Amino acid sequence: MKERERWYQNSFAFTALLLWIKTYLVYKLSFNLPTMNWKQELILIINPLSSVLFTLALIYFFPKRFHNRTTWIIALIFSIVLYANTLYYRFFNDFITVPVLFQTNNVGDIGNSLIAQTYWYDIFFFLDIILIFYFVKKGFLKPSSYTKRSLVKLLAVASIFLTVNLTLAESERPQLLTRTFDRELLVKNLGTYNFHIYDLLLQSKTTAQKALADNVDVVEVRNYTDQKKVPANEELFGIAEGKNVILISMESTQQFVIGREVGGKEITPFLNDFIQESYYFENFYHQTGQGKTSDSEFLLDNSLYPLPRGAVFQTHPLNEYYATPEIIEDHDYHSAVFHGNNKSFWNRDIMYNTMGYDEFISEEYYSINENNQINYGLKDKPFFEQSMAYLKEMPQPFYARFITLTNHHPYKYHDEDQAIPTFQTNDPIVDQYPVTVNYTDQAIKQFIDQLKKENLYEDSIIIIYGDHYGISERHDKAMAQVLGVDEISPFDNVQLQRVPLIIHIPGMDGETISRVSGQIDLKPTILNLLGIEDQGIHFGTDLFSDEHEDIAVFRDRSVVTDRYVWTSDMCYERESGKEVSVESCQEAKDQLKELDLSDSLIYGDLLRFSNFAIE
Ligand code: GP9
Ligand code: MN
Repeated sequence: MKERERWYQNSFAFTALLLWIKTYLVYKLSFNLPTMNWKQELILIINPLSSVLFTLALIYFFPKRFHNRTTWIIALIFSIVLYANTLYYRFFNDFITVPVLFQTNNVGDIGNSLIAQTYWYDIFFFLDIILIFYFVKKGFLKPSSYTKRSLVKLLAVASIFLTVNLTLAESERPQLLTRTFDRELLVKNLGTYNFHIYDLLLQSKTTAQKALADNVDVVEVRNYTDQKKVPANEELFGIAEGKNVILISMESTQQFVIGREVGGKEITPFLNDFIQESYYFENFYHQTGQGKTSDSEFLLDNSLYPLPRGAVFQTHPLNEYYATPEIIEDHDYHSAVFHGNNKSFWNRDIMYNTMGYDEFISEEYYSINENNQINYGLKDKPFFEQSMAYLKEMPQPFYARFITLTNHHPYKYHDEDQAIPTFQTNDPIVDQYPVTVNYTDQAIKQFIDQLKKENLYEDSIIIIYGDHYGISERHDKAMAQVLGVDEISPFDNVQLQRVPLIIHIPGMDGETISRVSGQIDLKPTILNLLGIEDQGIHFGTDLFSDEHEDIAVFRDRSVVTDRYVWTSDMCYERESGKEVSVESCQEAKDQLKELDLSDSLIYGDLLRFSNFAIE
């Protein structure tokens, strides 16, 4: 009589189970993927299953006599992927992506470092492979006897697991796939295997768009940006030549907090004073999309628009650019970014390399503990304090960019850091916001004092700006209360996209400038202050030029000009906020062409055809 087959004797089921357990163990033991609640833990537990089942199902494309062998080979491939990631993670604290595999210039170094990360006990990574091989040989494991029907059922189960996984992930991390912010988050939510598939898809799309582009395409963009070029301000051109440039990106800081009080206390007392001795731009708009902070960084250093979907830092990190750090390197500048968060967040480590930064002082350079971190990482005060040690030692002149972090959604703070009252709207996000903005204001004050002490202040131009909005439209009701209006109209929403911009130039009194401008204008402005003419293709115009174009084009396709605001298919007069006929906004709408030109430049990687490109 035929012996009844037990499920664990089926090589398909046995392998799937072992791979599932192993992947979860590797998550726990090899990677640092902390979970905050049961939902996140559940996502971690179930996420390997769907990819394991779908991949193993491939064996049914082979004749039955090959089933055991293909099962084993698939298990081996999974194990190699896991192990390769473990090795890479041990060294880089990050996961492998396709661009990483093609970074040929430092492959030798990486190879050696990876070999140094191997241990004898790594053999356990392949224990299941050995077991499966042995059990098959001994006849204990049999090729699975699944019929087409049972296979369909199995795939249905795998699909259910995938759907549950994605739904849970979406509720934990809205827009996970479109924003693609952090690899750690992607792996946590999708699992290593799905993450690699996702990464591959992203890569093939990018490669296809690039392959179709040719050098004629760049001419159109160049003609456009050439005719936009404006002469620099004669008095200010080269005024900061050879001086240090210190940039401070204020996390989620909107312009409406400037000069505003809560409970009789200024929200930004330091900035309010600093503005008096600086150039202050009160109609300066952020132009970021889904890439948030990273988009603002992209705008700043390239004067190109970020992309309509995803973060350009993640999707096009290996393009040819002509970023400020690359340009000023020829003028003996040393460039660095300081940020108290994980270096792979927003793919910064890779992108900074592409843009030519000499140094990235990230999380691992700082001492971070339970007490000095909140929200996304190190608190701003210890961040600036600890940064000073590195800044002091940096070769001068430097181009040093600081990215603050404490004023990040959900605006949590430690009690001892609260110096001003909250707003009183009963919307906790809005209510807490001024307190964390105020904390950053204090941190910047301390930093500026420190710069003076270290004799760096007089030799530096200091540029402080907000990276993007902090309070989203979801909080319009509470915001209406804060601003003392009945409701927030689409026009108000556009105006809320203003972020502060302060440029301090030693020896200059400064003034408040009301012209319309955006983050895209920063690069030509900075390069003109440094007296550098070779600026490559850029969409912005110098903020100090008499012919500066009063335009801000948003990624959501709203446009602000000196006279009008175009948003949500409506046209408003900018000064009065009154709605006017749609025709009035024709000129504003024409500016949208810029977005498409800039996008084509990035999708086609067109700067590789331009003679600006640096090898
Ligand atoms: C993360 C920080 C915040 O490192 O820059 O990113 P955000 O969510 O604002 O884009
Ligand atoms: Mn940000």
